[in-house]
Amino acid sequence: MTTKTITVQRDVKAELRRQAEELRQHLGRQGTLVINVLSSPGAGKTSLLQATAEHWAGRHRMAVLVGDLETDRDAQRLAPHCPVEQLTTGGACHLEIPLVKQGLEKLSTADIDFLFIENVGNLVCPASHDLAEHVRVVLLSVTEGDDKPGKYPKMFRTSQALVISKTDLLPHVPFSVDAAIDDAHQIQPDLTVLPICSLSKDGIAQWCQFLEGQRHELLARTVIGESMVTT
Ligand SMILES: Nc1nc2c(ncn2[C@@H]2O[C@H](COP(=O)(O)OP(=O)(O)OP(=O)(O)O)[C@@H](O)[C@H]2O)c(=O)[nH]1
Ligand SMILES: [Mg+2]
Repeated sequence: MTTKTITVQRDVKAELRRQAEELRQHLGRQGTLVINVLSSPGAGKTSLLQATAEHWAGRHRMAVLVGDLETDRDAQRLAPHCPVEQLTTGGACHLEIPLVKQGLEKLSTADIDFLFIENVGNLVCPASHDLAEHVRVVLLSVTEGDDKPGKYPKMFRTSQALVISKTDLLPHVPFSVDAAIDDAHQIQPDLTVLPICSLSKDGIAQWCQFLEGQRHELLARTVIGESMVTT
């Protein structure tokens, strides 16, 4: 067997982290709060963003970068509500900062208060990639089981908020909200928990209030763009 030694001249991951930090500071300075929305496939990310846009209509300006392996179906759903750009990964299971930057070249954010990045549905890989967000949010739908935080700890450890989605289905599934919250808090005691139902709009006002508070803090911070993400 022959061996080949490759000398790595650049730390690629460090360069991506630098780019993310630079973009976070830039968007923070212009007053745009960036929210990275993560979950397993189908937990309700796009539905939550549709409900959020409806709740804020005429009050706050939001835009969405939406990631998927293929198709622009989510972008089509969001387009009637707000500016949106689909990021198609062509098979990759998560978004990375270069694709986010490409999307931002097509999406003007100068007057945007809230920029959401809907990540590819996946409870593992997206946790390791900083997308310049100020706030990271993980959704857990009640049909997935209340044991998931402990099984996928990095996603919950690196998030600031846990959205428990599809609460209208609670009477039909063996999901304990208290058990899920306890499990998540074992991993990340500071997680803010927000139960929601995008269909009935239950909890949407509280979710929007949480984000408004986060943006208020961003605007008030003296060192704007300070990283809140620990990947
Ligand atoms: N019962 C119920 N169904 C919901 C709720 N929110 C979303 N759904 C349904 O769940 C399915 C998936 O919702 P999406 O919003 O597409 O989920 P997603 O996380 O964006 O999915 P991907 O982008 O494919 O990962 C759809 O059929 C929605 O109608 C809810 O609050 N209650
Ligand atoms: Mg979606």
